[in-house]
Amino acid sequence: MQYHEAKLLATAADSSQWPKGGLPEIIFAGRSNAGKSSLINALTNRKNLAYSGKTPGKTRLLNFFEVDGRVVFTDAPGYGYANRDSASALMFEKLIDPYFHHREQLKGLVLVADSRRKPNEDDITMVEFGRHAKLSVIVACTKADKLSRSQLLQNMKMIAAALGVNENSLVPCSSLKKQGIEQVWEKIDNMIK
Ligand SMILES: Nc1nc2c(ncn2[C@@H]2O[C@H](COP(=O)(O)OP(=O)(O)O)[C@@H](O)[C@H]2O)c(=O)[nH]1
Ligand SMILES: [Mg+2]
Repeated sequence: MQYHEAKLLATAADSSQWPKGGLPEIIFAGRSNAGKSSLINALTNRKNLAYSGKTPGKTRLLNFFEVDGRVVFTDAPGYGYANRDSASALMFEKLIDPYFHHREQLKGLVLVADSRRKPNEDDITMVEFGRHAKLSVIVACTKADKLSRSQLLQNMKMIAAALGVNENSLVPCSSLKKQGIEQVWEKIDNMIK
């Protein structure tokens, strides 16, 4: 397992609070409970880096983590609450849209999706946002440990089709079993080089 240095750089409600500095950025987005925090923690070998979910208030903001002094992971709020029309739409409009369109060093989107579930409208919208902003898009299919090999392969096809992305953009992974984590890193390295 590789050692990684990671620290919280900034928590931002709007563009005035985005961190200064020009390191390439990768945004992590996904439905609540998809496994986003666990994945960021697994990628950085940290237990608690991204568990801001337990800090009330910070979950609705962008959290910027600098990793190894060479890349910044931006943790977006989880989406897909029951009151989608108000909370989620507002989040896309106020937080995600300006960041996607005005953050020059933003290079890629990691869509975090539970490998057991069919992508929903918010997942599809997120991928479209990424495409419009000309980002590289990959899909981390989390909780792969919960599926058999054949179910996983079947679901990967289903997820790629639902999102309209190439199957090569998908990485099955398990933060719990530490599987597929190096493959996610490989794809991130490709996005920032
Ligand atoms: N089995 C399994 N459970 C996971 C995995 N990743 C996350 N979880 C669990 O899924 C739940 C939500 O994870 P979390 O990272 O907080 O999701 P977030 O809301 O997207 O940040 C937690 O109970 C995690 O322990 C995984 O790879 N395998
Ligand atoms: Mg979380």
